[in-house]
Amino acid sequence: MLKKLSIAFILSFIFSCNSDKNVHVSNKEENTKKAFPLYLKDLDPNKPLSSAIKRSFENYEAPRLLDNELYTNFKYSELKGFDYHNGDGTISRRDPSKIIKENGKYYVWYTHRETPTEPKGFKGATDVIPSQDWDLAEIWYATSTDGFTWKEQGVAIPRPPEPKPGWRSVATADILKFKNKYYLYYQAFDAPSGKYNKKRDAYDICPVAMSWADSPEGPWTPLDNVVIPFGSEDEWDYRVIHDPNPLVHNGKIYIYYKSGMDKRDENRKFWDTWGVAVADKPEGPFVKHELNPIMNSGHETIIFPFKEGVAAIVNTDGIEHYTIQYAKDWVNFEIASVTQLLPTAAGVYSPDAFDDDHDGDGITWGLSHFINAGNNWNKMYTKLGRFDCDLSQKVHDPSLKQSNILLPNDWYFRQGLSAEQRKRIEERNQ
Ligand code: AAL
Repeated sequence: MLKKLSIAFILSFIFSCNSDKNVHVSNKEENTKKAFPLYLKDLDPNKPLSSAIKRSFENYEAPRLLDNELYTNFKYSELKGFDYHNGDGTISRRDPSKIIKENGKYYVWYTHRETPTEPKGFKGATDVIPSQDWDLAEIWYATSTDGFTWKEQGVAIPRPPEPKPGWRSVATADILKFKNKYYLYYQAFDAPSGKYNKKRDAYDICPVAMSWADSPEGPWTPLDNVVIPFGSEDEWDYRVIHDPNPLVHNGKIYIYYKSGMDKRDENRKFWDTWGVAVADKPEGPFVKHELNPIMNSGHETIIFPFKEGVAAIVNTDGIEHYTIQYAKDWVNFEIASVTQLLPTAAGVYSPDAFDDDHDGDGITWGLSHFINAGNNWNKMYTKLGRFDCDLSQKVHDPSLKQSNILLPNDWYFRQGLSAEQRKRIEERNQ
């Protein structure tokens, strides 16, 4: 009954958009047996539907992309103001935080690595040579008046002295503003990332730490304790706590985070899943939600308030990658749309991210990162860029609701067959 009501509601919405056409009235029996109508406004709510068409009405905000506020294309722009040492791999900026606007300026925090060499893997790592692009890093920040040209202000969170959390590296920060104070949550590495730790059967020793300040300019005071600990040995979030993403809901702090479970020995691959931990105060204690993990995909998912719930940009990894998702209750996510060229490790400008007003405006831009920015894995570094989109209740830009981004032909032919795949094909041809 509810489903038919939702279809009827959507049809009435569609009809109201096309009220200039006459509506055919026919008897119920005749109508339900007739073919699916040319115009949606003529569809009988009682007509039996295929699963795909039923899904179009029930699983999504609207059956047409143009009407779906949680569908968008993404446009990208280079940034000005950041130097990358001519791409020699010795400097990297990545994993931008959400963006906030204070004192008429935009602020963003990000992982800043500046090392004598490019990353050399955990076998080549030393006290000064990074194992990974985010090893031996600090959290820096930059400001901008237009979101395109940025002024790097310097370090916000340095690496603390050993054995404090994050002495090896602090990375992948996100910002929270709560009761007029500012909080940065970040991964606090206590070993070179990627270096296998036999005791923990893990490759990353990086729970989440936090520092706070009275101003976005700092100075930042670190809490010496971890705020989101690893799970217990048999729990889904035992190995890592990545990508903390704090928001405010019903007066509480919600921090969404990633972990990797179900490790496959043959290729060290994990199933990237997401959880949420909730606390009354920014310093915790954070209680992990009983339904965790609450997302099944996304490597650096970004989550922001939208209407009464939260929306998520679920970029790479997992069965539901390349989707925009929505959780009306902030916990149970459903796919809202499938899209292309999603930003990686997005840091969104969500003006009301901390307003807790149950009516999130959504977003129209943010920063994301571009790994291997020099197209040379031997000089690996990452750079920041800007994306623009229409995931906002306040904007309706049809040019950002196109159904397909036509990619240049050579992008396809660059995904060529391996020698092994060609060999298999040739054998099949015998
Ligand atoms: C990022 C994030 C986390 C990981 C590494 C640095 O994209 O998922 O921060 O630890 O990669």
